[in-house]
Amino acid sequence: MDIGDGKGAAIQHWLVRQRMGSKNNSKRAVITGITGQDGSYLAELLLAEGYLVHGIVRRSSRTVRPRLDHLTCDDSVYRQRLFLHYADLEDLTTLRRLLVDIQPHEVYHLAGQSHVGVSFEIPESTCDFTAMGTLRLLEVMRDLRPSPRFLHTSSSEIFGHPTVVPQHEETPHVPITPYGAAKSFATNMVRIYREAFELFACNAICFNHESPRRGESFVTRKITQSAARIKLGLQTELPLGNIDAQRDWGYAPDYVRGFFALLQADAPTDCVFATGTLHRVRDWLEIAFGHLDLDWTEYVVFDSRFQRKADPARLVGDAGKARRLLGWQPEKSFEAMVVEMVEHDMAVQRELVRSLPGR
Ligand code: G4F
Repeated sequence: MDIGDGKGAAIQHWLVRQRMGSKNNSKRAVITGITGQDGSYLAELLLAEGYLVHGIVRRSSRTVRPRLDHLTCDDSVYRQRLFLHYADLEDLTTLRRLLVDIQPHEVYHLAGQSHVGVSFEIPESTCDFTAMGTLRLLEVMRDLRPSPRFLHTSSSEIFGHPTVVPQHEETPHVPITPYGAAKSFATNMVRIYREAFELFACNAICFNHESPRRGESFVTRKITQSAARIKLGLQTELPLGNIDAQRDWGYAPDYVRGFFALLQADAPTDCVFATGTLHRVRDWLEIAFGHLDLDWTEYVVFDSRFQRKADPARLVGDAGKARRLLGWQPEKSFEAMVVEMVEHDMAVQRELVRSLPGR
């Protein structure tokens, strides 16, 4: 069902199908996780490429979708070229019905419980959503005629404690977190379905990727947001876990370009998307606080709540295959990305201050 405005579901459905039919020269894409960082950038990219975009949205009491507001508030886009539908990854019958109705050319499966630390608290739902949710979708793909091209966003967390540095598509999986294990299962299932059922199914094996649309509980956005709030006197300290943790951090819109390119390739395969460079959490602190003329050492405090039970080390990707096969390479530098996020957070927090009562 198209997410409605009070009109009957059947009428909405008919209207959507009419519009889909009237533009049947356009390619149709489905995105699970369209409300997230990557999903919102991917929706923009696909709309710009002329696609009709169908987003799958979890049913919840929250109807605010800030990363999509600019699209859903645009009458020339929303319900014309962008459609949102309620479905949960646990709900196979609804997923199947939607996919049969839409008959997409491409399915981008981005949804999942994406917090690695939280996966220790909710391992069962992490596995159900991230691992089994992917398998359920693959089962629908298997039955669709014609079968759409399918992309699953896998994660560097599958490598856990890697035996090889940097990691590439053939590096053995050694996950050390429930999230990593769930992603490893899903990644293997995509490969197995590709080989056994000849699906055009691909894994985009993504190392960390950030942007101003990153969720606020990830360490990068937590740092840029806190730096802005400290600068404006809204916050006095920043509690963090291990600031010597290292990651290969890239820029989300660069990676989303890679997802699209991967599904346009001649044959299905898996590709690593990464920058190939390691940074520490403390590099984020240096650049973000430094950009605002602040000394981070005056504000950062250690908080054991943010220390992981297990944290992968030396996760750094070799994106050579994506470069050779797709001509893909990251464009934004690490420093430019951090500064963009800090400036975005300064603008957001200034606006918040302006809206406070008495201002
Ligand atoms: O920002 P993070 O929470 O990202 P993490 O765990 O690497 O996971 C992200 O990237 C993966 C690879 O692409 C994705 F699969 C996953 O879905 C997600 O997008 O933590 C980064 C590092 C960790 O080593 C963590 O221990 O930062 C360290 N850290 C230190 N203090 C902290 C904090 N992480 C968080 N979230 N909060 C802290 O206060």
